[in-house]
Amino acid sequence: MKHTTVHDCQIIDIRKYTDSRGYLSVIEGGIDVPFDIKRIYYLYMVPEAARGAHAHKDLKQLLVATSGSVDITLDDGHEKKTFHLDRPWKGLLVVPGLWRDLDNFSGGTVLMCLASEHYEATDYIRDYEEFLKYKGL
Ligand code: T46
Repeated sequence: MKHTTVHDCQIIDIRKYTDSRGYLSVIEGGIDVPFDIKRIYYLYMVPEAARGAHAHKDLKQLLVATSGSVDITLDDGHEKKTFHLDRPWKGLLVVPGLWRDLDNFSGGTVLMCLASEHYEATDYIRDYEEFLKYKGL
């Protein structure tokens, strides 16, 4: 997954069902996202701080701000692209091999991640120089 770019990532509309009782959104692995979902984690009660600052070698993700808003900047070593998530029916599909920084969390944000793999510390690159080497740059 060394040759992925920020253009391989996109914001998708998550299925939603609406009636007089409100909204219900659904994400099914292999149907609404192009991978089986093996893990779900979420960030919340984030103070005024940035998170992220790493890349994944193999992990595919769908990031959803189920509440609040956040900016996610993806970087493929050549180009950076910032995505703003602020609706529970919008999800950012992130391919492996991209550096990411998360900031501008609004108060009360809950950022949920649907992930293609179980947790594996060796899947992370946490040093930017190492990331550039991984990308062959
Ligand atoms: C990502 C962004 C959006 C675990 O033990 N298991 C897990 O499944 C996860 C995700 C984390 N952890 C532990 C590892 C660290 O000791 O939780 C601690 C905080 O994780 P980290 O510093 O990686 O948190 P973020 O916010 O920088 O990144 C997380 C995810 O790790 C990452 O995959 O894309 O959220």
